Amino acid sequence: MYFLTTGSNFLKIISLVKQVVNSRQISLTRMAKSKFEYVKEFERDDCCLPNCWIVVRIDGRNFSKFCDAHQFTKPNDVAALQLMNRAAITVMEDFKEIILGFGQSDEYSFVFRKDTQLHKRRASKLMSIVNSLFASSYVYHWPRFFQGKELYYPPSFDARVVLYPTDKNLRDYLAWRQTDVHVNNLYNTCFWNLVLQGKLTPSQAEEKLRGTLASHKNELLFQEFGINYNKEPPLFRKGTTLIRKLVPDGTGRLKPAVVPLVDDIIADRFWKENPEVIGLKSLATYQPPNLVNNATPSPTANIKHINNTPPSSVPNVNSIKKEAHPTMSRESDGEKMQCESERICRR
Ligand SMILES: Nc1nc2c(ncn2[C@@H]2O[C@H](COP(=O)(O)OP(=O)(O)OP(=O)(O)O)[C@@H](O)[C@H]2O)c(=O)[nH]1
Ligand SMILES: [Mg+2]
Repeated sequence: MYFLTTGSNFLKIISLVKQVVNSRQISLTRMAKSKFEYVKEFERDDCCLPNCWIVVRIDGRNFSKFCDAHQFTKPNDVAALQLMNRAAITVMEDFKEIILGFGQSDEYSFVFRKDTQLHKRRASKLMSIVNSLFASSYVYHWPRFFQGKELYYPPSFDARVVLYPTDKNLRDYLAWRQTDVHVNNLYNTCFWNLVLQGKLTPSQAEEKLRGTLASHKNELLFQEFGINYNKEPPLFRKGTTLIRKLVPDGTGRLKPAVVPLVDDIIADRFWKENPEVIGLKSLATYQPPNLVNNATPSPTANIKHINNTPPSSVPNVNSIKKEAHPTMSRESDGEKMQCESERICRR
């Protein structure tokens, strides 16, 4: 009995000593850093769920005003779109874990590998580094795309992180963004033709287009302005998709590069042709389109390369991609969705 009591006292003493040591250690640590160190405890964990695609989307803040202030061509300013693409390529060249970028108007989506461990998948880290690099690149590259045009004030972008747990969710997300291009561009092409060529006031043009379907707008463009909407530059109708491919580096070797494509990413074809993107496989070699089969000149032939000063390894896919594949099925998907999600968006 005496031994047991002594034993339990002994254990108590041990645990007391442990507590003292622990508390002294804590206070010593605090002293070693600062008494303010505890405020770190207020920081919350914002790690993205494992095994989900991480999409960071940036969007120009109040770009209606920014575009007006810099007199961007309406509804599409080629230099402005190219500058967006250039900034996005800079982001992807830096962050190799981004497998795909998709851009249109004043927005860009970046898809990180679903297994990325970059910055421990912390949402705020990923979002802020992508956003700040995009914004600084936009300003950095401005002079090359707008030679002689002053940048009157610094642009800014909002950003968000969205997680997609399945490949289908990710593809649907990208299809949603590309449908947005179709819908907005058709509307904006009609609107600005009615205003600039048809001499309607903005509210008259808006009234004329209210509630109309895609087919009606196509007809309007053709009847009133002789415009075949499907012949409008694909860049305006489909946005830009950036993926990684192996391209010749000029010395007979292949090297990885971010390749800008103007293609339909709604239908299956794109994903069948580029299975390594979602499959997270080794990079595939870029396949130049068969130019021999080109029957018609590209509507984008007069548009300069997406990247004003491209590395020699990046092919000029912006103007040739349309002919690389049959276009019939590409239009139908976008058009179909366009009718379903008809909405009004005026530039
Ligand atoms: N003229 C012209 N305007 C463009 C072009 N690309 C984008 N824009 C403008 O950018 C706007 C983008 O739409 P939103 O992002 O919804 O509008 P926002 O003014 O940026 O507003 P917030 O994003 O909510 O801050 C369009 O409505 C156009 O006004 C372009 O090539 N030419
Ligand atoms: Mg915006």
